[in-house]
Amino acid sequence: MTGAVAPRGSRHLDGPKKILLSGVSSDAHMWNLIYLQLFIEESGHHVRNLGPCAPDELILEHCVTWRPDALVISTVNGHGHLDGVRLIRTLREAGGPLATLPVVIGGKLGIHGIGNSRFHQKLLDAGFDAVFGAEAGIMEFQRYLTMLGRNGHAVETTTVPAC
Ligand code: B12
Repeated sequence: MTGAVAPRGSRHLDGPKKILLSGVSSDAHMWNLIYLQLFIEESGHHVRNLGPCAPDELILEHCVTWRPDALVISTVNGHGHLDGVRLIRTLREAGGPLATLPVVIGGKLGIHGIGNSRFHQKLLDAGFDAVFGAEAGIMEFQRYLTMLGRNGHAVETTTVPAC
């Protein structure tokens, strides 16, 4: 994980969280989403999985109507750094609760293998709270979930060399 900050804006301090999980509009891969859904549910949280190829508008709509505690974006087709920047800008510009909703993105973010970590800062600058590249361990993500809603407890940044 690169450049993570303390999760913000969550309504519940402890207990199960509502996690909205989604692919991005260009990405047809689904087993990444199934894996993450099971992992998050087994971590004790509620998941709404929008599936692959979700348009930005659909994701925004579910953020507004379901009011998740966090949005988790998964992408593996290599275009995630482009889809992700567009999505998070749209979401942050919508304002209101979406301006502070914890939103993370992870997976295979580009098509450059060892060079994908250069996209992490771009995604963070665009508005994501944390970026989990291919080199990030799933336990780092679980740690982020655990810290959700406990503002003031920073998630330590772990800089892992790109693999
Ligand atoms: C199956 C598959 C397909 C199937 C998908 C079927 C389906 N309905 O899911 C089909 C044939 C449709 C397909 C199409 C394409 N694919 Co494909 N596909 C694969 C393949 C073989 C397996 C993916 C899979 O199911 N993995 C199992 C899941 C559980 O693992 P995962 O996806 O890696 O997810 C893990 C991590 O990435 C991580 N993770 C993912 N998201 C997140 C999010 C967070 C927050 C966190 C913490 C972690 C995390 O956690 C998951 C569990 O460990 C991979 C190669 C591979 N071996 O990975 C290529 C692969 C993903 N595909 C690839 C490509 C390029 C394509 C195409 C562009 C090919 C083409 N030219 O048409 C298209 C894109 C279509 C589109 N619009 O998206 C590339 C992506 C390259 C990159 N990013 O560097 C890969 C890596 C193959 C390769 N080596 O080149 N693909």
